[in-house]
Amino acid sequence: MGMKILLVNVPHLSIGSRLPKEHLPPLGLLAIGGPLIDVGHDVELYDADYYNYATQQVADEVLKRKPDAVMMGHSGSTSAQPVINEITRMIRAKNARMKIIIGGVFPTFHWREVLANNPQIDYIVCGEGEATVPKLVHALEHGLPPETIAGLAFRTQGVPSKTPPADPIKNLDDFRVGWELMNAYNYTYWGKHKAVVIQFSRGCNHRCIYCGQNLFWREWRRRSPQSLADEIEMLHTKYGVKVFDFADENPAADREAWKELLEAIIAKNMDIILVGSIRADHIVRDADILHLYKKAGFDRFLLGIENYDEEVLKNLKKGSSISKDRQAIQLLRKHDIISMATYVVGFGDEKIIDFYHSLKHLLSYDPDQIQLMYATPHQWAPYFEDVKEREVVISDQRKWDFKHQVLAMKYLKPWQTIVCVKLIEAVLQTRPKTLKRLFFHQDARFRKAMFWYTNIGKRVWVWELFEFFFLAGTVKGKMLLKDFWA
Ligand code: B12
Repeated sequence: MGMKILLVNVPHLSIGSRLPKEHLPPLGLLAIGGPLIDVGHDVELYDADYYNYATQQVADEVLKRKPDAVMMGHSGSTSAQPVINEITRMIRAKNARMKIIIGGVFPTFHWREVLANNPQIDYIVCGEGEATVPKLVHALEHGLPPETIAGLAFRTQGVPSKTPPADPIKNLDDFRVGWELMNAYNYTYWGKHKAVVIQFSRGCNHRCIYCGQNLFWREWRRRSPQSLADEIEMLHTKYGVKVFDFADENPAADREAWKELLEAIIAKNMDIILVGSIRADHIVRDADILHLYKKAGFDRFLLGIENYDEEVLKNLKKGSSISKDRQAIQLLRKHDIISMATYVVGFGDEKIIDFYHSLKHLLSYDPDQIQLMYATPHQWAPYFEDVKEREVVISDQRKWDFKHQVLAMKYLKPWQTIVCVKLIEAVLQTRPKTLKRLFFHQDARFRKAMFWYTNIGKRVWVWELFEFFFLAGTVKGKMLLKDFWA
């Protein structure tokens, strides 16, 4: 018979959701939707982030649709959790029977507190959802005990408990993404091109101490290159998708498989745009095949530069080096691929002089685009231990999104930090070299993408200053990081 299931993408405050004025489909929800549809459930997607609906409106709409089970999760998981808590509370106040199931990265690690503080949430699916969620729904439908299902957290006699973790999915090609669920929305990106998020691989074999993603996926695994290329072709021809945003943490970990994927995509001869994140050392490693990257359709890579200081980079265990970062940007330039460097403030407990050095280094790296973020320690990542005695300056979890200063700096006040950050961004984005690339680059595709970023970047720049000086809520009094999450 099947159950009626509503997948809800909750509204999110972050710049990534609000400022581009276009939206990508929520791959995590579509990924659990496919397997649920395939075993016969009636599944719908309600994307409230797309319209930025108010929380009460979202709850009312869920109540109106009356699903047997509502399922929520968000890719900006940590900062979305308070919104999920609020909406589910509103739903429960009016409906005692609807099953409320959530999943994603933050609740996977914080299942105990989430369940303890949110009696309205029935189940948390911990880790990958595809294999676990159909088992849970089957158990609910047939009144079977969920205790035998791995990867679940729930309350037993009122006390949060958890079953052993589910094994990572061995063959990622075994599960289908429920692309048909996105039909109700016009997902676009990169300047109103039809767009999706896709995944070639999951996980990462590096152990950077600040990134919790490797702990979430546990092992690096990949799909078959041919099956992903076929799926890209299907999305291009059937759904008219032009832009494909790779969700991978480390897509090129296996050079041969990555090359095979690029070749399989090239063989299909599609007019598509690919964007993604990659390790700088893989760009350097692949110097001889970068023409394949471009030919397959890659227009932009995000490179995590993180810091300019070799000592700091060593402590972060990223396994990168300044020379490789610089070389990668130059190599991408040779192939007309936009480099977007992300740089993290707060890892080195900076003084003003360090911002000056950061600026100098970034100028010498010469990336096409720059994104500065703030060190944001997840409790589950090893970096947390290093900084747990530091003070927290933002108590609102909805702002733990890498774009707000959450940790106090030893030598600088928050306003001094943001002024330095904004100055660096302004210098890098308005220097003659960047403007020349923006207006006069020989490749029209490159110029268009530069315009798209610059436009969003301008809005982000103004918004972040305005928010900081006029809207931001900071912690009054002293709160240590270890107490914040406790
Ligand atoms: C694509 C992406 C985006 C896209 C979002 C597209 C979209 N509509 O989702 C854009 C560029 C808009 C974006 C924005 C942001 N992002 Co982002 N993004 C990613 C990225 C690269 C991939 C996410 C993804 O699709 N993963 C693949 C899917 C399949 O995984 P998943 O969502 O975790 O889902 C699986 C499980 O978690 C589980 N699951 C998830 N939800 C649910 C729900 C239920 C009910 C169940 C049962 C299971 C379940 O099952 C799924 C399948 O196994 C990741 C980095 C990465 N490589 O993971 C960062 C990442 C998710 N982003 C992050 C952040 C911080 C943001 C922003 C807050 C940044 C900002 N300040 O603006 C915003 C949030 C807004 C938003 N819309 O997400 C962080 C989140 C960290 C955290 N713990 O909160 C990540 C992990 C990056 C990082 N370096 O840490 N992002």
